[in-house]
Amino acid sequence: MIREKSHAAVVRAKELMPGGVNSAARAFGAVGGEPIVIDRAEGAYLFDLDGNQYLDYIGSWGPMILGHRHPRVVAALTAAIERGTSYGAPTLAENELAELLIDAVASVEKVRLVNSGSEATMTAIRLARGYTGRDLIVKFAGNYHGHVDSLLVAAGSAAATLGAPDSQGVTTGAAKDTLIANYNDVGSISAIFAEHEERIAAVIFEPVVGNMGCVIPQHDFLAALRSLTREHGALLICDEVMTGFRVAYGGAQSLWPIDPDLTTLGKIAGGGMPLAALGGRGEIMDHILPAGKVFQAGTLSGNPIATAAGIATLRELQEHPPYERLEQLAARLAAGLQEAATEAGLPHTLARVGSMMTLFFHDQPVTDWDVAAQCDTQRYAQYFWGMMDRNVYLPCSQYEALFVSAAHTEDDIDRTVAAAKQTCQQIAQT
Ligand code: KE4
Repeated sequence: MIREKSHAAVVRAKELMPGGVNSAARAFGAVGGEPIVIDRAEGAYLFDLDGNQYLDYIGSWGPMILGHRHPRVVAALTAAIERGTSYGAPTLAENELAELLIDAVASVEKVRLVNSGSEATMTAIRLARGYTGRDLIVKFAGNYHGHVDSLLVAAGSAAATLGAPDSQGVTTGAAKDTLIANYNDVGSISAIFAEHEERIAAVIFEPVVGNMGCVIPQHDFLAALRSLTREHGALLICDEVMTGFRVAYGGAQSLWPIDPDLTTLGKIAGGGMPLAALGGRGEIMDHILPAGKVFQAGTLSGNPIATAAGIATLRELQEHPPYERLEQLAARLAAGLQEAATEAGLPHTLARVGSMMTLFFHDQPVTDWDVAAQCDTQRYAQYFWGMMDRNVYLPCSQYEALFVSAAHTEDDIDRTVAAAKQTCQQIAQT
């Protein structure tokens, strides 16, 4: 496949930006080779600078649940731009998006709009510490909550992909109050509370992990998180930046009894524009400045263009819920990907919740980071490029989830499965 223009662009990009990218997750570090430089997108497809067309299963790492350039979102953005791009002052659109978020997530009574998931989780941590007057935060190995110093400890996603789960530059001081537990391991979280009791401000977790690949929570684990935090007066922060509006309109917490104190949202909530949110119980959220004394601010927070995309996306999801269709398409894809690997004799497991899933090159179900770390990431790299060369764009890491959009068709799924069968046979012969 000709990718000369992409290559030239990447060479120049590396002279201009560290690694030639503006997010480490896009660097293809774990799969080798170079990123593909995208020219445009439409529906379920990406088109690179050389005119190659790819079936897109990244969807901008989650936001594009409706597919690219959905007419309703494009129209809303066009109309918003006619009125200006940023005022740095309140707008009615912020009220409208706030109402949509509050109506969607049962545990959320108030929200603060921000520009990225990292900002949302950073604010959540600060709020939890301000509200409780405590310092310690608990997170889980392999969970990724954005590039927040205190959360870049044993992190997933690009941090795990590129072997930097504990980033340089994160000082001992920044990380000393972060405790690491094992996902799906009630004993590990119980032991932390037994040792630290009332010094813990909050536990933050992914209700379906996307950032060590897709890992499904066991229900006793979810129940333990809520009972332990409640028993010890710590807040429970449910990071739904990826799962919000993805696994269900109301997020993972609408599928299972989680009842968090705070929730972070992003990705789909912004319809592909830079927008995220922190939400939760009103009496907690009212500790955020200017209502309370926990500082938070942002030049472009609640920006009219970003809110227009978010409102259009959520209204479309409300009025034409794609979740049944996504379930059918994703189930068809999952069955086909598993069949392809099985027929080729490649040890694998697959985890899926709704339209997010991961095919792991490991013969055991992946339940936590210790198991995820045993995956055959070299085989995943072969799989990634085999699919890429067959015009299927998958996540560039074993430790990410793929996403099906409402723009994908049964034919797209079947073509993806056919590409997977060829790719797996090709891998099995190496
Ligand atoms: P952002 O700051 O990237 O908007 O959101 C951080 C974040 C927070 N919480 C969860 C559960 C997340 O998945 C993320 C970001 N996800 C990664 C992909 N796994 C974003 C991709 C990237 O970093 O480029």
